[in-house]
Amino acid sequence: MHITAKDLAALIPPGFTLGVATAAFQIEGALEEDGRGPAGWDVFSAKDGAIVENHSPVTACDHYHRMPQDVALMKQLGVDSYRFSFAWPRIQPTGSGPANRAGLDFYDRLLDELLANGISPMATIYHWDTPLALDEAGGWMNRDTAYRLGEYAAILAEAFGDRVARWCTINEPATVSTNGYSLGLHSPGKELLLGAFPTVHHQLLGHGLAVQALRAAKVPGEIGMTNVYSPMVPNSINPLDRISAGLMDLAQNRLYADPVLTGKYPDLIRAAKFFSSFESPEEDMDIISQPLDFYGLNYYMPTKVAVGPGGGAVPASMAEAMGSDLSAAGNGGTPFHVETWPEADITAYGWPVKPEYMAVALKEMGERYPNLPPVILTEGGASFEDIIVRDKSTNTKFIPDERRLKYLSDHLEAALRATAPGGEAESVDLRGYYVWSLLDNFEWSAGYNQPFGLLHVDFETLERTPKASYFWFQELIEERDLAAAATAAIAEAVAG
Ligand code: GBH
Repeated sequence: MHITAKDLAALIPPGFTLGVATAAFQIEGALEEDGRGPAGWDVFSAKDGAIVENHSPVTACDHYHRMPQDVALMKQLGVDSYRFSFAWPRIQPTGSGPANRAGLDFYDRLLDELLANGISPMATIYHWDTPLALDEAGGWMNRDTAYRLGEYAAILAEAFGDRVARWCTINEPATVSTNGYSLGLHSPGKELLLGAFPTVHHQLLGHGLAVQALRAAKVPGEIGMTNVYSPMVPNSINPLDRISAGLMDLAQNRLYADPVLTGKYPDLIRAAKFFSSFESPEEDMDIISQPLDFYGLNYYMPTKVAVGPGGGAVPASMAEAMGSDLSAAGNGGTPFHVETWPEADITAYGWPVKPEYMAVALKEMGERYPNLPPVILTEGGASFEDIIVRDKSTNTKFIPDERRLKYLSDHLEAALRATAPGGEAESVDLRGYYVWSLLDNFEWSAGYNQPFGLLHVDFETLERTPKASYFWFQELIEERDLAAAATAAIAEAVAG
């Protein structure tokens, strides 16, 4: 079971944002309309076998044509805020040069619609849909892409600075570098392994240049960025497993968070000369580590790590710095191996459901980064196969997604308790939680097979149907508002 909506609402501090999140490429469709240029993802997803069952993003949720209806569904849900992303190829069809007016118009309408409905806009500048022309010039391997992102951010600041309440420069650079450039699972499909390091640095530099552009334009909104964070859990007490988990933590978490929050790449990464072929200019670090108004965190799950078949692939200097000799573990292959969680509740993706690690993630962030700005959980959610129950007599549909509902309730509860006074992550100033996602959508290389939505989408008819989790979130927000109104009434009575 999970906590009641009323009891959960009582844990929510004043001013805490409850929202829903999406990303342009996953919901909009209309890839060739109003002057949008091609994205690298358009080409990648058209390749045979790149996406599960060759699902196509061409229509997605057709949000581009159904935006007012989707905002109405958010209004009915009652959320404080909506996190969406601008599609770079709509704004700059080739990734540079002047803005495409018709592309700006769509987001003008979206922002106006949100504000008219009392929903505060949080905008992500870059959520993976790099314009194809930039990918053809090397994408994030090319330092120039960082400057293009800065220029694009300046266009957005000028066009929308008056209405965006929160700016999120980039979303999950770790996933772009790992899946897009190291493993080839995402666009642009490169398999550079450790050779992908320049894409880490260039994305972080792009983030910094975007912050500079927003600050220069004096936008009134708050500015931050989003990293995914997965606590790395050793598979056993075997020191080799522990070191492998430490390596994963460096490669997936700290590589992206340390530069932004401390102005330095982790010492161990530098000591090991992992990326010796690439020199990042010292001056870049000041740009990357500019102060932020908030730090966005996407938490989905922990990762269980064992030493890989090639523990010996760990550079000796790094093993030594971590207090062990990995050369005994063998040669070749990868130094780490991601284990499954057989005993655990898992999502349709196979991701473990471990709300207790939400608290661990927040605690680790608070301990590692003494100057951590206020934190916003910019994404969290789960994919489960949904069952549609039809009531013939009333001709209505019902989707009892109890597992998604419980996932969301348990994770929000864990985050609120951990960051409350006396909680294990009490030093973290947590300001909000955005559910991933408003709608079932195009889940990148998993196509339409991993539904995360509070709203079910029928990808034949494009009809939206609220799931039980939608009604739960609605009830939670209502309970929170009732409690706040009661508190205000008491305060007034006492004062009067
Ligand atoms: C987010 O990515 C995206 O922002 C969003 O677009 C997407 O739809 C949503 O989540 C749901 O997937 O530690 O090596 O095992 C999250 C992607 C996938 C990133 C799993 C971390 C684990 C890598 N996450 N990945 S590893």
